[in-house]
Amino acid sequence: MMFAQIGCPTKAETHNREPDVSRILYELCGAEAERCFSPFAWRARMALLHKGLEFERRPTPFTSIARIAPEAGKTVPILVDGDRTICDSWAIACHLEDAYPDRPSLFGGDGGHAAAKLIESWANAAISSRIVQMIVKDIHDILAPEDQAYFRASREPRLGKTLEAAQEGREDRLADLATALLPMHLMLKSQPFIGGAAPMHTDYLLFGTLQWARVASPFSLIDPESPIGQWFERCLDLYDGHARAVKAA
Ligand SMILES: N[C@@H](CCC(=O)N[C@@H](CS)C(=O)NCC(=O)O)C(=O)O
Repeated sequence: MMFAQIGCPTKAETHNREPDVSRILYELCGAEAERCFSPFAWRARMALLHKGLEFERRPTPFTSIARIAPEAGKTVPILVDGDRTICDSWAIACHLEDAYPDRPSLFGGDGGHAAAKLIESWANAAISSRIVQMIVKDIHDILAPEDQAYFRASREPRLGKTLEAAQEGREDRLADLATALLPMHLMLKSQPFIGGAAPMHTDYLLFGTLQWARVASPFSLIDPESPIGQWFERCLDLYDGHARAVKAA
């Protein structure tokens, strides 16, 4: 089995439990442990699958993240790989590439690594920033009550408005999202993946962002018949349909 998944850690568990496998990926979950939706955790999970590495998943609610490994960081994903604890999805991908050079490459060399940084910046600054305003109340609604209170209190000041107000009128913003995705749409005329004939970490960067929306929100952002919709379906099929197996909202 490629990965194992167990329930959200309690305080005692995060401190005392011995790992069952040498790699543990801490992810963000909603009220249901299966509903792991963090775009960054999806990037890390796809990178582990790409490398063909076994790992155990630990779905973690927002209000338990600080207990995972406070010395490493306060966000998920966090990967524990043997004696290394790595916080940050980009750092995790870089670690996997360096630590497992004989496994399929995530970046395809220095040039690919450098270009992937552009894709990460684009996915975060141009795509995630738009999508969050379209799904933020839906994210709130899939969280457990304690997390809901934390999420509202931390996100509304950042947004400068209520979660409800942020999401209002989202249908009118779909054309703007499509414009931001245009570089991807044009690229797909000549190749099936950002990585070329096969996916690479560049694909997982945008995939994580769109999988975040798929798992957290019933609002349809992309036409499944469009070139980007078809690419997304191809990504859902990877690794025996691993990402597709996670329930859509
Ligand atoms: N740059 C980080 C960002 C990670 C991040 O922001 N994760 C969010 C979940 S999507 C988080 O853990 N937030 C904790 C919080 O808001 O308290 C990465 O790429 O891993």
